[in-house]
Amino acid sequence: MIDQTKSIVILTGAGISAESGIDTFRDAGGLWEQHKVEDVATPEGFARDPDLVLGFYDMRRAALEQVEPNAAHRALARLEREFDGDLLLITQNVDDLHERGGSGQVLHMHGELKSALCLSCEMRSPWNAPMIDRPQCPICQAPSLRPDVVWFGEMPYQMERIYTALSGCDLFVSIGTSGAVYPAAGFVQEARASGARTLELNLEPSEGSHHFTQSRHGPASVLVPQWVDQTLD
Ligand code: BJW
Repeated sequence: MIDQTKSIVILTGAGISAESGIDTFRDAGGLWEQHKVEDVATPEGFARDPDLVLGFYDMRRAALEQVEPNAAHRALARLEREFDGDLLLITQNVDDLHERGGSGQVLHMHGELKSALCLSCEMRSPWNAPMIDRPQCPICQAPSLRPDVVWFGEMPYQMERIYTALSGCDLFVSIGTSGAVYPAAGFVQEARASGARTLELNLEPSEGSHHFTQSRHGPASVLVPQWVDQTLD
């Protein structure tokens, strides 16, 4: 496979971190069963009840200390090291497990738990502490920090770079995502329109499974290392 493959774009979602112990959003028992999405993942919810939202993200940021990357994160890091071509790893996840698994270049299109966005100066800063007590922005000192994550109705990060990569890739691989949230759910069609092969690796067929030229179903910790081995062979 790798002989003709010069450029790979990979999209990951919550399913790749599930076996590390991080809840997905839409599976049974997932985050959206425990919390109302419109309360904790929209700008309107934040304006209505900032304490609820800051507490929700403080809890998830603190939980990162209890989890470790799994074999799927590590396999993608190996691919980055050993693949002799262009690789763009895009994640919808706000956790840091790709980085801790060894990936050096990760595009977090929905932001990061360990980053703060200042509503006053609009700058982003590395952040690994609670926000509930309204700490000061490290840049402008205003007590106006919010989680640096992308909520519904907001523009995901680096879309221009993503669409450029999708239009030039020859393989698009989607891992552990339900295909329920746009624009990420539309990446497979963008890549296909440019002639790329497309592969889904997911526990079960996603909502957009029929758009992929190939699908493999099972746990990411098994499927991803297998696929990386085959790709680098
Ligand atoms: C396993 C596994 C294992 C489990 N192994 N697999 C109608 C049409 C089109 C768009 C819209 C529309 N109406 C509204 C919109 C826009 C809206 C949207 O998509 N809404 C949908 C509800 C329809 N989108 C937006 O508002 C976005 N912004 C936007 O569109 O801006 C305008 C724009 C225009 C043009 C170009 C570009 C932009 C913003 C979306 C922001 C999403 N934010 C969240 C929260 C982030 C912060 C946080 O983490 O709290 O992002 S919501 C949540 O969903 C989070 C995730 O990144 C995202 C996707 O979830 P994911 O990762 O797919 O998780 P799950 O739980 O859904 O699925 C897990 C999968 O893993 C499952 O399939 C399992 O089977 C599998 N799995 N264990 C392998 N071991």
